[in-house]
Amino acid sequence: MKLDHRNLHVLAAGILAATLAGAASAATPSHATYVAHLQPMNTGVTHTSATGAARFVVNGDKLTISIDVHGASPDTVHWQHFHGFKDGQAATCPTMAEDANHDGIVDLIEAGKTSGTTMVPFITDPSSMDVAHGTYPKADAHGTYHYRETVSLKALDAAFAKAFPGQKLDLAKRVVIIHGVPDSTKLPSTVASLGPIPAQVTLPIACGRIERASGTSH
Ligand SMILES: [Cu+2]
Repeated sequence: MKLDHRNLHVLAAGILAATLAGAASAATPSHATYVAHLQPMNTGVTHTSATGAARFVVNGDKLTISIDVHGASPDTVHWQHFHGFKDGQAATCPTMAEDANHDGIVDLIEAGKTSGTTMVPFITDPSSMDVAHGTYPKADAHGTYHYRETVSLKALDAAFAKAFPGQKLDLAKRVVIIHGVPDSTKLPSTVASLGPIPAQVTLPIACGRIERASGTSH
């Protein structure tokens, strides 16, 4: 191909578009499934192993979020969110390496180093983005709960963009964290929390990185 003036312009525009697409956060596809496999955290405190899965199914404007957890502290309300970075960096689940003060516990603040900040709460109405006052699920006497809500993607996108300007949901760059041990759980004073919220409420008990389920488009 002879690279005349016209071709060069097309080529340059193509490279620019590709570069921008790589840097910007992507809009959620209209049909996609994402899964986070939840692995237990802080089992030395919980004396249980919280496991399970979080699923995100996008169907047009509908996003159905299902979170199924077993082995969580029984009869306890469990805060749950996706966490991530405001600058588009991909979040990962914390390990014991994040226990900066060596108290044997990875608290919410320490977890933030790899998982970022609290973003979308999985409450009755996620689009309210009301992390502190939303209604979270409560585990039964066996430590099991099932959460399922369907939201308008448009509404959630708008609420998210308001809370985190310039960022999109970017599910594949987020982690799901399940929190919470009973109020009566004794924690060392070194365990940090968010503002006035008791550390028992925010203590991470499970985490999973959200991944796009391969090859599925339903
Ligand atoms: Cu959280």
